[in-house]
Amino acid sequence: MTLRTILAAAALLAALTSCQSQPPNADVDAFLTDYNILYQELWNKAEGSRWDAGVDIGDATGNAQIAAEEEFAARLGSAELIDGAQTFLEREDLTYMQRKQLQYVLQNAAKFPGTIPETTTALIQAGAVQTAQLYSYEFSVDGSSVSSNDITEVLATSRDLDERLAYWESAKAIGPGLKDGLVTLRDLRNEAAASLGHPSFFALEVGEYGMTTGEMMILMAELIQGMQPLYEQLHCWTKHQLAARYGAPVPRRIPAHWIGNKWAQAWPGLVEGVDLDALVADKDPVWLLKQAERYYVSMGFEPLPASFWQASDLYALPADAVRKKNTHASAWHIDLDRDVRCLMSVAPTFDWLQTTHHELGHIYYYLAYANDEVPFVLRTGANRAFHEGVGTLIELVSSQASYLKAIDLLDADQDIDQIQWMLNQALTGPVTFLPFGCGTMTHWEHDFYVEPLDRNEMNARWWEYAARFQGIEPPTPRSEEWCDPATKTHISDDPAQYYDYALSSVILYQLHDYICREILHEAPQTATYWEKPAVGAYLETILRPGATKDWRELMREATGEDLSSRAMLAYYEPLLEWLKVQNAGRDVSFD
Ligand code: X8Z
Ligand code: ZN
Repeated sequence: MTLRTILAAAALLAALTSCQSQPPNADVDAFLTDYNILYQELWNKAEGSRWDAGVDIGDATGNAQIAAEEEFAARLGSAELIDGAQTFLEREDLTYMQRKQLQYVLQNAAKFPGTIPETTTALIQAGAVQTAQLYSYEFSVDGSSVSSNDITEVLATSRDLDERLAYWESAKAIGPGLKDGLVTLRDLRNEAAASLGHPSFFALEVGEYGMTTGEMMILMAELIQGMQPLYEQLHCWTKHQLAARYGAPVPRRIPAHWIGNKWAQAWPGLVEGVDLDALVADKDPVWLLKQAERYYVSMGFEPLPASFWQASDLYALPADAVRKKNTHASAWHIDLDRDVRCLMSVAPTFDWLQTTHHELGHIYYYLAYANDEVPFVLRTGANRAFHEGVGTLIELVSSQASYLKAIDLLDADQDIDQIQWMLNQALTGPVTFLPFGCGTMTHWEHDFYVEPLDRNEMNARWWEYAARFQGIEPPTPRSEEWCDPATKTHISDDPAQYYDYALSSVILYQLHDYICREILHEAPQTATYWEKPAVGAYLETILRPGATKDWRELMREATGEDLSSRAMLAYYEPLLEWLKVQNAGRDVSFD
């Protein structure tokens, strides 16, 4: 072979190699590489500033948050990025990963479009003011200041209806001051979403599931309908129990202040002999968190990074503290890498024990998808419901009696009435939650953003839905001077997303059913995952890909079935039979 032939062959080889190594749509990859670098930098700044504003509410932190979010909007919602992503999305030969990332580029831009700076600046400012107002509000009863945890405690335990009413009303007193801000936010959110072609802000949020508003509302209706036979039975049993407890006639709908939760989204404290609060009442709040971590570690997950313990803000502030902080539990992924934190006000109650398990589910999801296979913009859940579902799944299995015995919260030889245990799980889990999550919350937010609901109909619509879906009524008539939906933080802070929690319940029972059948070979009603690394390994395969996989495909791969309430309803099947016997001869309807 001559030198000339060798050189020609080498040139040909080089040309071929370079052709092969030049992937199709290399310009899209270059665009996405730059975007991801910028996204992490600006997310880190914005999330860090939101964290600072959440743990120390005040003008300085609020203004820093506004500045960081304005920069995020200006640079990640720029016309150049929007045009680039929209143009690339017209190509038909994109890979799944390219298309998905480009969709997220547009999704991020639509929340804060830099292309309509006046609207976006107003939106960012209104959001910061609303959140600060939510958490700097002083609740009071008879002129004395009370904390959010105090209200929860009284509603969970008091048997004095006058006291219950006073605390329930104190929880609702925050609403009127939030009404104007909420309406302003709604209009700005809708305007921002419309600027990128979305029919409403609600449609933008639902769009993350690859669904239309109509499809989501049909799904909600199906879930409510599936749960209805069990819910009616539980509702009927509960109103008889509570009427006897309070010495009152049995009502058709349950007065909201009778229930042990500010929004009647969970009904704790009803089952005699299952007093879970007593199990942790003498524990240090630190123990609750460490126990939640131990649960994950017992399944084979790593201990939390040391920085989690240094940077998180985990415990309730003393009553006389000058600092004010967000009291609703949340989990944060500050740098989309290893800087993960929780913001909580943990107190020694069973509800907080559950919440610590829930929040660490988010944290372990963050850590799992912070890997080289997942670009920053896809470091999020397969969908938002999956993100909620992980921790809620661990909440479920951490409330199993077998586990509470294993960690000595219950005596090993204590007899457990399995029906009573399940009854408590139904009352504090999906059975009471779905009518609230799919029903009242999602229907109200749908109307609020999609109609959009008139400001003079906001409270009436809320109670109309509470009556229809939950069978709950206000203790006394609530006129439009109140703004009861705004007492739920998600209405201001995590808008048009509450169906996430309802869907997460459905998904978690599917995962649990699969785990019990295929990995543990145990009955779902009693199985737990404590010290079961095989379950941890299975969960890791769901968590690691983040949003790089289509959630429907992931669902099928992980469970062999599509999204369905089959597993959830099957779990509570024995309870339905028991309730029918208890309610024999009673009218269970509440409409
Ligand atoms: O907001 C939460 C979590 C934070 S992601 C504590 N949850 C919903 C609520 O409190 O209304 C969990 C259950 C539903
Ligand atoms: Zn959550």
